[in-house]
Amino acid sequence: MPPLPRLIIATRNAHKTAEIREMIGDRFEVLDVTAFPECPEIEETGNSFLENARLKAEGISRVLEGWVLSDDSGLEVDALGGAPGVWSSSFGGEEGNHVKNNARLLEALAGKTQRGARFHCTMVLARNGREQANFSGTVEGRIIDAPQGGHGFGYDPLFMPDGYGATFSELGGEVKGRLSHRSRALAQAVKFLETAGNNG
Ligand code: ITT
Repeated sequence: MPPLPRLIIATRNAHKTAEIREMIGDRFEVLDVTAFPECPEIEETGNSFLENARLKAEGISRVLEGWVLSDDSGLEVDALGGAPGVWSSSFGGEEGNHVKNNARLLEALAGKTQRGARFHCTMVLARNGREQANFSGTVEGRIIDAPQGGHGFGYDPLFMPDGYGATFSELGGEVKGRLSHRSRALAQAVKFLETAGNNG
């Protein structure tokens, strides 16, 4: 059997890599930048998911050969005018601290009956330092009053997707992998790569 084509994910978030690998690991060898110490730290200075996804994919594909896929994602909460959005990973005051992020979200929504929210994901595919295509996915749902469930990461314990009476953390990877913002963007990216026919 020929080796699987390689797809590098421009992330240091092991949860994102694991979810992407779980979804497409039979079609690509999925690696992330933690496997390549020469990769620079990319500063996310953009004001939109697309700008940040572009910075990450183009920045990493300048130093690594082959296809690079980035994922910039976040939670948009209706009662907060779409916040935390692009700034989801540091909403609680400390980059990547999910406990603080969830606590701040519950505080901001205390007493509010409007609970609608969505996860958004924008992915960029790049090669040789240049964007080749971008894709987006969203999943609608609502924010509950206290964390529930033990799977996933980030805001998963507070997010119930529409049509389900359980959070992403309770539903687990298989259901999240069918419904999520990330899986919806990824399905388009995979289709693009398969059509491009030059995955190596
Ligand atoms: P990279 O930039 O290295 O990819 P990151 O975690 O900093 O990793 P983002 O800048 O895209 O990634 O921020 C995404 C944040 O949005 C993440 O830290 C979570 O707080 C939240 N988030 C995104 N997708 C999520 C998901 O599927 N479930 C729960 N929270 C999610």
